[in-house]
Amino acid sequence: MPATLASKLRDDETVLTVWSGLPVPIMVELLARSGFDTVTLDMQHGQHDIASVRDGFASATLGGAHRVARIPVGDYATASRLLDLGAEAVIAPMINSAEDARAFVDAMKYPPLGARSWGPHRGAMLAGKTAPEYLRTANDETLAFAMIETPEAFAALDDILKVPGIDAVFVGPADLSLTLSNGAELAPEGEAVRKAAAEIAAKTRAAGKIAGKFCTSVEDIAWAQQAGFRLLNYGIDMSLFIEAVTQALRAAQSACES
Ligand code: 3PY
Ligand code: MG
Repeated sequence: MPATLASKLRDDETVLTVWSGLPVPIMVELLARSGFDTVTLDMQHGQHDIASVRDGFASATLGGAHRVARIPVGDYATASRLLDLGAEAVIAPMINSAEDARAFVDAMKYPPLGARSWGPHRGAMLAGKTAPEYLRTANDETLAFAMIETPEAFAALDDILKVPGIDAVFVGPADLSLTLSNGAELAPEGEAVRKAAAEIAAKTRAAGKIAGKFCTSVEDIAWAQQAGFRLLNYGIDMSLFIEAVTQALRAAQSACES
């Protein structure tokens, strides 16, 4: 049996993920075929809906990548649906309190940890498991990532980490900079975010849980890995695509001029 995303992260491996906002299965497959360990399909700010995540998870699997998705703020019912469709991890934005964390866990975990309802037909199929095998392993192998991206979340971090069923946290540095500065700046690699993020990684690891972070440059990836983060995002499909097309156009233009 190949290693699961959960076992890789619990073994302290660094896992690189790329962000998918375009609801186009072939794009998800291309991202997966690039060699990134994981593709994260974004329903918060990306254009994905349930149908495109359903198809995108099949495409990620075909391309050899793990399946991760982010839900819209507070949409915990969708977290259950994403698991049923095959998510190996779900990222929930704006978890600002232990109460938010408990509502997220309720959707993510079967009893006794939560109140997830039964019906993982596609998820079990993609995981290559029978229904009893899926039930036995799901609570351990499908990861609940709580996003820490506000001063409220930062203040409540100890309580959030204590909620059974929260497996991991994921730092959103754009929102964290926006909220720490009360709307004054977007500085995802600024000093205030770095200071808070370093503390988040340290506390999360001390609690025996997994820390992840959205990274905005290769320097940021190196910094985050040193700080103890293990699920690291780099790149968003639309930006990667426009950069590649712009580079190709420049090369073609300079060939015409020479
Ligand atoms: C943030 O940086 O706020 C994020 O949510 C990353 O997607
Ligand atoms: Mg955010």
